[in-house]
Amino acid sequence: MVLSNGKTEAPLPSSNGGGAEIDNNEKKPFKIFVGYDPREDLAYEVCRHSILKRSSIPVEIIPIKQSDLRKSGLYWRERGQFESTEFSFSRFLTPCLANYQGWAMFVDCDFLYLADIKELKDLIEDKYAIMCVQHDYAPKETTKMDGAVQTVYPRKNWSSMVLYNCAHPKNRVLTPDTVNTQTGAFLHRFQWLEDDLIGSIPFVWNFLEGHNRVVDNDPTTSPKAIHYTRGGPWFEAWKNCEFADLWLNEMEDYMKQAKKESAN
Ligand SMILES: [Mn+2]
Repeated sequence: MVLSNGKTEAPLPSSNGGGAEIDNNEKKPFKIFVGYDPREDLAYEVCRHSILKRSSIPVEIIPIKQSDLRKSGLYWRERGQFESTEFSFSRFLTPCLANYQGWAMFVDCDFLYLADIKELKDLIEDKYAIMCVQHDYAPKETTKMDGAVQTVYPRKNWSSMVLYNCAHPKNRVLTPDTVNTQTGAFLHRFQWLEDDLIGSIPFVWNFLEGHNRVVDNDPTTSPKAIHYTRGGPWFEAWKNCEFADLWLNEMEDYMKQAKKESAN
């Protein structure tokens, strides 16, 4: 699907993409894989809208849908009791889905972007295998969203937004086989990587609603991407959460544009 601003949305690539294609990162759109869960369709649409609207570079938004991945044979693991979303594990297919080429991003669907994705892409350093916000965080809640179990573990929330250096040799470990068989600890704590291969991104790019705070007169604490990690206004229980107004405004903006597009 080609959008009016030249940005594209493509279906998931097939598993046999290979690495023969010539990589030209300057011209190719930046691939952003967004975790998709049927219970949070609207969150996905609003997240996508918030990225596209503010981006000054070409981006390609690709939903990670478990049902599609199962059909294409890339995902086969049984759903475990600690998986609060359908993309708990499938997110780690990001380098594979990008054919192990260039940099690509994974992000949960419960994010709202307030800044240009170019600013984030400009932070990329090729010496790292991945880059993410390195939260030091233990949530107080024991349940999240619609009652799914909240689990506590080291590096909690690090995997919710990750820039992957898909061409980095260490990330070759992330084959479909690894993603389908490895433990949650191995994957979510990035245990296939030494610590110095994990780059750090300012927390404002994964600003945890209900945890991180804006400090008056300190622009370095102003969120560039809000993460409604406890559940956002698309759930009845969280319709009055912090920054709910920003998400609801964005939803209205998305609805208006969707209506305009369907009228054309
Ligand atoms: Mn999340």
